[in-house]
Amino acid sequence: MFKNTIVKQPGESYINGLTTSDLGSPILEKALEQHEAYIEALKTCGTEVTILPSCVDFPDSTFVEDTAVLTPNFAVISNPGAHTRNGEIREMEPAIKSFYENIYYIKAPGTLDGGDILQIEDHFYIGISARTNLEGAEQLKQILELENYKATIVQLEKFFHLKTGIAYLGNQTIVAAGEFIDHPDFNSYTKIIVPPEEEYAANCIQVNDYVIIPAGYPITKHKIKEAGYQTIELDMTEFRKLDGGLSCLSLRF
Ligand code: CIR
Repeated sequence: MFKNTIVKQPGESYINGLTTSDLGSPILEKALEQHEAYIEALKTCGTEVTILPSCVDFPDSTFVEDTAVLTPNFAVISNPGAHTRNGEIREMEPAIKSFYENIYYIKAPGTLDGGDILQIEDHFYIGISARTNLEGAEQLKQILELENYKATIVQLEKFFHLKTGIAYLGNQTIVAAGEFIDHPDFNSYTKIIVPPEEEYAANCIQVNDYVIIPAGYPITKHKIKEAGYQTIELDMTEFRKLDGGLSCLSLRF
């Protein structure tokens, strides 16, 4: 059960954020509307939403997920792999300190983005990506094992972040796309398979009684509903333009 969520509003500089996509520049006004709807959805799911003000110095800082890994008893402040994003952790730290006493830190030369971390019950999967390096992954693995969680390091092939291509919905059920469909580390789970043309929909989030999914991916939506989940659909076009998905926009704990 998630009681709390933390989000951060997109700022004026959001349109200058990092991207690998060729979907064009985001429209700030639309991004703000979509962010508002995202907050409403998190409230519908029953979470108390902490809304942090935007910060013009960090165009990508609305993607708060990358700054931390949160569990019921402790927090890990990450060390984001993109240098234009690294300072976001200093902005996030006070908010995390208001909820947690037990805080660990990923330290250089280790880098780690929260988007590379997937929790499935008491088992964490840590993706090695362009943003998370082996040193960062090993530091997190050590912390998690010290706290009695299991941890597996997964080398990414194509996806940007681990959770760009995989989500956990509870009940041992995952949503998987691309390289994760037949990945040996995830073979023991029940799978909802996302077809290639709907790959973006693999980044969905289960929040209490709902699964929040991006709007416009009917096949995946149908499969998730058929598996027995209640869905909330959100327009994500302006976040997709900067490689962002539903999980990236919040910390859930
Ligand atoms: C970035 O390149 O860092 C942002 N434009 C997108 C971050 C997406 N975050 C995530 O998948 N957790």
